[in-house]
Amino acid sequence: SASGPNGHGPNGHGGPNGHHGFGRVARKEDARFIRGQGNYVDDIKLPGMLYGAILRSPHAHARLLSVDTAAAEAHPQVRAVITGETLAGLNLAWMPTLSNDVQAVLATDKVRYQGQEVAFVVAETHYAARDALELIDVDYEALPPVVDARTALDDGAPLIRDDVEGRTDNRIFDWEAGDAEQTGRVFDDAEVVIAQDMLYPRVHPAPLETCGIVADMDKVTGKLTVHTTTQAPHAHRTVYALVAGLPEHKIRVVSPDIGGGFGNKVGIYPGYVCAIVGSIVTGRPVKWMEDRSENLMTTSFARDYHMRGEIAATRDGRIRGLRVEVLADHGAFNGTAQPTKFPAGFFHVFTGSYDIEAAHCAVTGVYTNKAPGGVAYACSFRITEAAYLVERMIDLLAAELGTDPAELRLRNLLRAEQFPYSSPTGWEYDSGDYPRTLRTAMDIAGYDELRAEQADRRARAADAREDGPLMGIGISFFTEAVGAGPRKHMDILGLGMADGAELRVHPTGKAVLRISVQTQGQGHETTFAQIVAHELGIPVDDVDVVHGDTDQTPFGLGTYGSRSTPVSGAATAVVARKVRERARIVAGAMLEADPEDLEWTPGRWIVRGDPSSGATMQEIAMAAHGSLELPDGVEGHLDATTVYNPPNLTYPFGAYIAVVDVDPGTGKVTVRRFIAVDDCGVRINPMIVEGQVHGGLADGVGMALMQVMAFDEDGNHLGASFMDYLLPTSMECPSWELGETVTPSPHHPLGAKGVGESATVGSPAAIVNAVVDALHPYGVRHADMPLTPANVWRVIQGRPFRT
Ligand code: MCN
Ligand code: CUM
Repeated sequence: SASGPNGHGPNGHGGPNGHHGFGRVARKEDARFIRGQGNYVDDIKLPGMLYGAILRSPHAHARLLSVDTAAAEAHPQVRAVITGETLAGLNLAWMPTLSNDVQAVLATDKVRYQGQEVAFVVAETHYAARDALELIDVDYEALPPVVDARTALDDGAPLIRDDVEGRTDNRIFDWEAGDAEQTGRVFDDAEVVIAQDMLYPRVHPAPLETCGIVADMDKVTGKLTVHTTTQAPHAHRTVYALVAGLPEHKIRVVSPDIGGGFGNKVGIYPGYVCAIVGSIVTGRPVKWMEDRSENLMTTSFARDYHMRGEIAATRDGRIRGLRVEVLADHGAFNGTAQPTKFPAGFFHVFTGSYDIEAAHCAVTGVYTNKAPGGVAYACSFRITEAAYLVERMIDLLAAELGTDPAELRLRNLLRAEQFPYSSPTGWEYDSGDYPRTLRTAMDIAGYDELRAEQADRRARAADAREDGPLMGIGISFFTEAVGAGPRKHMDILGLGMADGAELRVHPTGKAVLRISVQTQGQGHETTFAQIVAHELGIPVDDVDVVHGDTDQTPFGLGTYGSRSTPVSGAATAVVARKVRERARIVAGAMLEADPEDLEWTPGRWIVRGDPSSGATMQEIAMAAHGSLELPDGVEGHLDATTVYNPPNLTYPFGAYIAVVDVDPGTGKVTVRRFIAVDDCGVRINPMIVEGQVHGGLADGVGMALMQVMAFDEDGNHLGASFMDYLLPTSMECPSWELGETVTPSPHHPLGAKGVGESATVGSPAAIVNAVVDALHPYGVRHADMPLTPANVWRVIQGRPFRT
């Protein structure tokens, strides 16, 4: 592999950036970011640009009786007021969601969640647009809301989606995977069975930059240009084409710098459609940017899975079966983002990293009076929930059997010789050596010493010799399935999930790579240049990466589900190798040798066995554009294109260990240490990979200890600001201790697997397991996230402390 145990490539650390490939290359994009010269959507100002603002529903559920816009329209600075009725006239009041449902752009009949879009004002200034919202008079008739998903299917529950003919209840889908009968048999004769209800609460990706758009309809050329915060520019273009009936070549989607996406910027929001209509109506560009509360209240939430897990095992700790029932809260419109065939995303990879005989899951999706658009927040399409479930169940089993949770995992983890492994729910894991990764994490942690320290502290606490914090140690081991995906298995809204790549090499040997994925902070301008540099043997600084503009890049489905490296990264390697093969033919002509007799050494084609006779990529590029006679049928230049359809997903994995201290007096949890050993195959840029892991671990601290989108019984959103919805900072995070193992993916041309969501997926379970472990002397088996001081304190009240 190109990456050694510490991730330093063959080219060492490499300074900026004459480096020829993989390794710790400094991020090219930081040159503008650290100077404050990034270019975000809100920085864009077009001549004559107007500003939009949205009037939102104060009710979670209400009938819309009337919307009076006369006073707003009379405001001297207002240029247009758009309502559901306006849109209905254009057949745009409803739009398709990513899950083949429909969603109201502006309400026409009812409002179905607090914050739902009711009217759109376009004015000369942002402030005027906001002021005019207050002049709109809306008459609502309040209806009882469905706030708790567990009551959504009750007899007499208010019907949320009465817009759909024939609908009589709030059920969206029932879906299952695995073998129910076989799993039932395993449970029937199992020696030990444990069940637990748990909630993965509703959370939010909360990127620092909120969502927004500048829409510009040029009436002369008929071309619509939208600058927008999108993780998937080409997919957005196609959806706009289908919704608005515009031809795709008359739509240009530009995604400039993005201040974090985390899944929040996958979907199309009503504000985008309104801004486009606003531009069509006024003939001027229209900007719409959400504020923080709008972002938290109305855009893609994540999780909200009510789960019941059951695990079956032998007395001596061999796991035999796993069964799960899920009630999934999808909000008022089913707008979750995932491949079409999988309404619960990839949740059914829930047997995780273990060798389990039989497994079955059943997921029921329901409508509630909450914002739509789930799955976002570094989730690998619901694998976050799946990993959390199995890792909690294993700890519950360990507690029941009185076995050490590390020992129980080592006994049941898939073994290296089982790969490629076919899981009981139909997945084929590509590669792994799980026990080695867990042992690496245990070595870094000093696991045995930690357990000894814990035993000593518990004994002291029991003898009342100490009333200090309670110490807990939590492990989680996760496997993800990322890199969606093979065309034969998956699509989103009918769009296959292959990605194009185009590579041009200029006469002087400088290269331009065009890709469809969209960086939101992951450093693609650097890592994708590194892939080209690695394949062509040219400096990283000689490669420019063009992305985020549908007029300039080939089609592809965008960045989410950690698919950029597995899919577009593979496309980049393949297109660079095509260029290299074209260069071989040109080199053959230059060296007067049969191309078959040439061999590649980094940066040069040489005559086999004779390094003194060769041509560098730069020399070959010049010759390819020059007057050198080429063999018949060989075109000049070196440019190439490709489309990469991945043969399988990649399966990154990791072992995480959290050490926490819990103050029994206040319930406050402190994460003392966190050890994370990730295996994402070959690392292109180990420094960027570590940055991705750091970010995801912080996400885990946020979800495990601080975050929930709560609602009161009227459906009022209680987390609409950063005063109520808490983001983790360095104050709550320990200094992360990272390790790595490298098990290359056998089917990826570079051996790389995705990593962008790994730590968010894997870390919450480690922290919750650690907190529950700390509370073990109180007999606590489980506690739901977020483990805020108040929640932890409440869990142990009235329970005696026993070791
Ligand atoms: N990488 C690498 N070697 C590997 C794997 C990845 O060097 N073996 C590098 C990649 O080349 C890329 C980065 O690590 O520069 C992440 O790659 P990848 O795992 O392919 O994930 P994506 O680029 O597709 O990013 C998506 C992922 C998702 S889905 C969410 S959500 C998330 C995440 O990335 N959102 C982020 N990380 C984020 N990081 C930032 N800063 N901002 C976000 O919004
Ligand atoms: Cu699921 S959040 Mo990311 O896939 O953009």
